[in-house]
Amino acid sequence: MKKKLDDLAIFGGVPAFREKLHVGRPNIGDRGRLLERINDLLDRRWLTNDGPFVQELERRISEVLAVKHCIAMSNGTVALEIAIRALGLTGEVIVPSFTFVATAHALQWQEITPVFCDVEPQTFNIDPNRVEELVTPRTTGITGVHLWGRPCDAEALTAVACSHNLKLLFDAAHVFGCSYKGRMIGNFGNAEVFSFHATKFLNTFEGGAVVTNDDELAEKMRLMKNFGFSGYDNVIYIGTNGKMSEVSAAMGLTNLESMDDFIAGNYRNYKQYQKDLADVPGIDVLVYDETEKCNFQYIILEVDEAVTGVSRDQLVAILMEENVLARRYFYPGCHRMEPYRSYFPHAGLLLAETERLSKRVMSLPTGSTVKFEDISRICEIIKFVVSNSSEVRKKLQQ
Ligand code: T4K
Repeated sequence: MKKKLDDLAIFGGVPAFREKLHVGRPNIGDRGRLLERINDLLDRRWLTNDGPFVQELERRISEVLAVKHCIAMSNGTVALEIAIRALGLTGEVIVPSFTFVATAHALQWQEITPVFCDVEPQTFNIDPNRVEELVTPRTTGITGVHLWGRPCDAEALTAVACSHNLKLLFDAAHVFGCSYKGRMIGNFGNAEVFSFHATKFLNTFEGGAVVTNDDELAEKMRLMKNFGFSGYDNVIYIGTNGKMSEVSAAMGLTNLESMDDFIAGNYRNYKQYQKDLADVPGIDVLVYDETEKCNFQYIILEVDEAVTGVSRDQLVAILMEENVLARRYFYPGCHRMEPYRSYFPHAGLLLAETERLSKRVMSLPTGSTVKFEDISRICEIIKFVVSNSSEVRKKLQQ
């Protein structure tokens, strides 16, 4: 425990953790089961191209989410690109700026203009009222992002999409296993896209999937992810290589079997952070709706500098020195990254909430590698820093 200022690493003290504590440590299920599956696929000598593990993973995901089609892909970004193309999006698509840059890049990559929309202060998700204001004759769709496991207002977005005849796609990278109004995410809009990247709740090393209840769309995406092949030598569509490999699917199947354990561990950590930080003025832990299914994969803090006396950036810098590698997700917002910053230099004027939140929020380590004592120690540091904010601030400004 840090008792005096000199104990803090920024003042020359010993870092609180000898080993670095990362955000985004992968959830890994039963190692034995995974290795068995890897042996199976090696024995079969079937490594990719719609193999048996990929087919099984698609079936299992469809069951878990109660959705008609799951098309597994090589990663979430390619899955977004394929969904966007299969939906026929062109011109402009309305999208939040407060997200990982892949959400915007998947559009721009196909020369579709991402029109950045502000988020709601309560949910940090795209604001349906603001979406309505951004619709132009060139708009063909909306991409909502269920940020950090908290669903968008899918009903309001569906209403806006219907009234303007727009396609509605969800970037569901953070919400595998979560529900909205009792229905599993995966069933909203025209399609929803998951990422199964190593850092995600369900990981396949790298991977992703599009899920949909639309038969025709599903068929199109199946062709697109495999160069447009329909049987041997017969290409009937433009396509790319978006296929998931068998080893990724083996990881996915294994991790799916441990989903309940991952959730239980994440939930314990979430409750612990909430308890330990409850009385720290100016620090709010992002709250999840416990009446819905939730994966509790992210611990997000909002730092109110006017109250804490230290900024989010200063807190992240202090924690880094203590070997707690907290992250500024999602800073500075897509509109402040290239090429968007050059294309739309004044976009921030319409993105007041995004500008505000992207300077205040940060992500802390959680998952199965983070122990109860680690959380207590991280929270102790935060408390200590907030209660000694003026000295800490002075030191950081030297
Ligand atoms: N939409 C949204 C809303 C997304 O958040 C993402 C991805 C996508 C779309 C695109 O899906 P993918 O195409 O990625 O499937 C990371 C991830 O690379 C990215 O997948 C993720 N979002 C984003 C939020 O985070 P970086 O650049 O911050 O990654 P990096 O290398 O700094 O690692 C993040 C943390 O995870 C570090 O603390 C280290 C730790 N880590 C990472 C890996 C890969 C591990 O402990 N083990 C690992 O194997 O983007």
